[in-house]
Amino acid sequence: MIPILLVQLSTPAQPAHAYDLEELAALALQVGLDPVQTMTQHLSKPSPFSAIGKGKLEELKVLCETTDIEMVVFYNELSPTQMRNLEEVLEIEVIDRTMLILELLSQRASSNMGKRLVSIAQMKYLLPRLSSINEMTDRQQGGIGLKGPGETKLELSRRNLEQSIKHEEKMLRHDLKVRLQNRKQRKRNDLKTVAIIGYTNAGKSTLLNTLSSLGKEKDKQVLAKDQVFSTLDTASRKITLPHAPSFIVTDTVGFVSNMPAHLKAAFNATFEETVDADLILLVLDASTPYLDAHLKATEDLIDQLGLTYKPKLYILNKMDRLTYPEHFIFHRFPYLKVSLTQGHDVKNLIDTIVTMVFEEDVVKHYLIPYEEDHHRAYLRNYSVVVAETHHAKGTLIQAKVSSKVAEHLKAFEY
Ligand SMILES: Nc1nc2c(ncn2[C@@H]2O[C@H](COP(=O)(O)OP(=O)(O)OP(=O)(O)O)[C@@H](O)[C@H]2O)c(=O)[nH]1
Ligand SMILES: [Mg+2]
Repeated sequence: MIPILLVQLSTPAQPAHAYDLEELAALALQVGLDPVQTMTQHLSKPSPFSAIGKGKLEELKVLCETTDIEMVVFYNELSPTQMRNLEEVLEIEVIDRTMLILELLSQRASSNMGKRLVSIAQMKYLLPRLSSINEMTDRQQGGIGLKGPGETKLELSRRNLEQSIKHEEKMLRHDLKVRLQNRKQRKRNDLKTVAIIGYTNAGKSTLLNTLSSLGKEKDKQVLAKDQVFSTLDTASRKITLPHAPSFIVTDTVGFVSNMPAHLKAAFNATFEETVDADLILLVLDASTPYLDAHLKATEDLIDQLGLTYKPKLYILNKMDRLTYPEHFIFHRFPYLKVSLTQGHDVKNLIDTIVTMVFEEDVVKHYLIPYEEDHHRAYLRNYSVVVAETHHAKGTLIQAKVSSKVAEHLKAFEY
């Protein structure tokens, strides 16, 4: 592990929170960096030369010279000039949180879409920094590696880079369009959809897996792991539970507070699938000391996506980690306390989800002629059939249906 120092600059425009550096430390550990020391400075605004002030820079230089620190990681995003100046003074590699997140994401991305998202964000980050990176690679060959394949990037001229960004964005739009078509297809099927949204590592994928394991697509599990950004792509599963119509559940990309701007745009594109969900499940890790910050980040995203007025269920997960779960107070409604991995209150959770998804459904009666029996199969698939009796003219069916199904079968209402 490479010993590093974390630095945060607190300004009135971007005030520091205690958890900022803790979260940065957790991110750093995941790419093999070992945060051994931290430093925070309060300033009215960042210095254009080196972000931190002159005195602090001197202090930092002494630290770098007298300890075995090999790299400095800034919480705040650095301009190309600041980064260059800092490296010149400190004579070691300096990176910022955005670079760290990009590095982590590029290690994690496995699906085509995930890779594309990360590569667009990386190229956009690189573009304004091309000239300084050229200079830096001239000065310090090699480095620790986070600056990546410097040589290959060097070969890319600004124009090439711009063209690649355009190309990748076009491909991304294409990917998203294909998804949109799939989504429309599902809508045409009149299946209800549920979207899972939440801070990274909250347990979103675990929830999708829990639901899938009860349905027919048992074996189609997604990756759920104790690390940030496990999921870099949305995944949808059709869930078929006993005594309820099937519905689609979509797992989404996790996010962190203060997402770097380039990443935010790319990530938000992946949430497009959630826009017409019938229900949003907000998963939160109830055991984190930073629950308030996670809740805020989650709700901010909900607002940005225009999902403020959608039906929502807050799922307070990881209750098993609390010493007194019964004392846990939460001020949003409706909510449920669960432990997905322990299976605590999962049955109740599933019942609540089903009730909420289908709550607006109404009971209707249909007379389906025998020669149009496929409508009977349709009803069985997309609604809850309460009763069925056979008559001379056809099957008389009583079913609890959604407004979409009701619209579809209007002609057969009895
Ligand atoms: N103790 C405990 N751990 C849980 C619980 N639910 C999930 N976890 C663990 O939390 C970790 C993260 O779970 P994921 O489902 O991958 O979280 P995610 O929200 O999909 O994370 P990203 O995809 O990275 O955004 C995994 O190691 C899970 O096993 C729970 O109820 N209790
Ligand atoms: Mg996940």
